[in-house]
Amino acid sequence: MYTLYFMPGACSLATQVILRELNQPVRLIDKSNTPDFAKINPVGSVPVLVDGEQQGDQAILREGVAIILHLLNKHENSLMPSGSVFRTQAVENLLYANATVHPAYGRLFFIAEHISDGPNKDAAFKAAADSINHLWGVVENKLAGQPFLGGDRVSPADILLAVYSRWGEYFPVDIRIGENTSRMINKVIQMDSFQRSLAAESTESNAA
Ligand SMILES: N[C@@H](CCC(=O)N[C@@H](CS)C(=O)NCC(=O)O)C(=O)O
Repeated sequence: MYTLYFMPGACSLATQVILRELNQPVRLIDKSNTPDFAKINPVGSVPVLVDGEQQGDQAILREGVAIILHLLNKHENSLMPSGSVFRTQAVENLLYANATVHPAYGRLFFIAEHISDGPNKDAAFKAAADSINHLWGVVENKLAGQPFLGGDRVSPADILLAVYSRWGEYFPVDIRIGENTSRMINKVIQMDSFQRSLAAESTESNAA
């Protein structure tokens, strides 16, 4: 059994989708119901995954990519290809999502929180949106000849990108996602594992 600390709609949603794709049972804990979360992750971010039941026999894992690779190494799956180069390319895509696209969206959250309303804030939002749109353009080109970044099958990077794509609507920005990418995102969002993860987040957050 795994325990996943999450925030509704955050990148931890991708971790939950992957757990469900791997048919692994998961207990969800909303970070906002965890007053001592700083003891679990001093950085303050989700996802955090606890692997194991017993104290002393548990691993507490932080950082989304480390968690995802741990799960994919541990459980048989078709999300990651097996050949060495293909596997490295899948990790490259995963890091493109987590270490390049995610921080680009992170700028929107930062601007919303730290810059006072006015022309400077508008300009900062516009610059951040431009860089996000550039990154979606790179994804769009990669998807010109294949439905998913994983090729014919969904890959972890596709799942992460589908989660991030939902963040633009929180801000006054014009995020442009191309047709190929929208098609990929819609397919991922329609996956049973994605829909069940959204429902589980909502149930868990409303329960407290
Ligand atoms: N590099 C970290 C980044 C995680 C991250 O930034 N998570 C966001 C949610 S998507 C978060 O928890 N932010 C803290 C907060 O909003 O309180 C990872 O991939 O795990």
